[in-house]
Amino acid sequence: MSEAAEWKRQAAREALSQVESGMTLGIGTGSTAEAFIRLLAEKVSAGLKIVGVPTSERSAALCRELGVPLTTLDETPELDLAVDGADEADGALRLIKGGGGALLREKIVAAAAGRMVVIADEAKLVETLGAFPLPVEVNGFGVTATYLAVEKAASLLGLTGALTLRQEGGRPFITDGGHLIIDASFGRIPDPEALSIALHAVPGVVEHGLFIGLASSLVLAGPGGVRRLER
Ligand code: ABF
Repeated sequence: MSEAAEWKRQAAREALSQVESGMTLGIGTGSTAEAFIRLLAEKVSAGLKIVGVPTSERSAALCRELGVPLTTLDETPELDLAVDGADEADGALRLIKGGGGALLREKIVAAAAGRMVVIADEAKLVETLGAFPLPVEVNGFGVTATYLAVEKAASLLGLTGALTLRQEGGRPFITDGGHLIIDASFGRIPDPEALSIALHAVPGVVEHGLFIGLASSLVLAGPGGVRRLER
């Protein structure tokens, strides 16, 4: 196992220590969340009783394969704990998510959970969010108009940079919800709250990858071991 994979596993193990029998869980997406799913599956086969709501079809498939019991958010609209990865996090536990394309379900699940634990390797912790391109999920109708409106909303906040429509296999990437993703390379986002409000005001924007006020705990693993930041 590579060092990075081992750190993801360590962060996942720390999050798993917060899971108790009887809990309802939001189950994240991405390679760190997958490390969590694998460890969770071992506990489930050893008798841990939980039920999970997956944040993507990909995570749902892995849970099914490994025997992790699943439910839907409609059946279980209030969750005890969500465990998910991130693309970037700052010291105030504000996040950029959505590099894996699952940001909409991830945000709905995080908001439905009493607590959200974010698991990541140390390299994801940054001073200022924005080196990772911000994913903005948009409706396919009028995507060019939405693109221009996003560009304008950002520029009013002094944010410029390339906006690109995410592609996969030579075609636009389609999310689990049937939408498109614009990746916005702003470089630095000094005021994530203001950008969040501005993006939500653009018709056609379904959701964006800034997660503010959602993470209660950030578990970071790296060469120096595992540490937790709390909000
Ligand atoms: C999900 O997966 C995301 O929101 C984020 O885009 C990505 C992180 O992936 P990884 O854990 O593979 O770095 O959590």
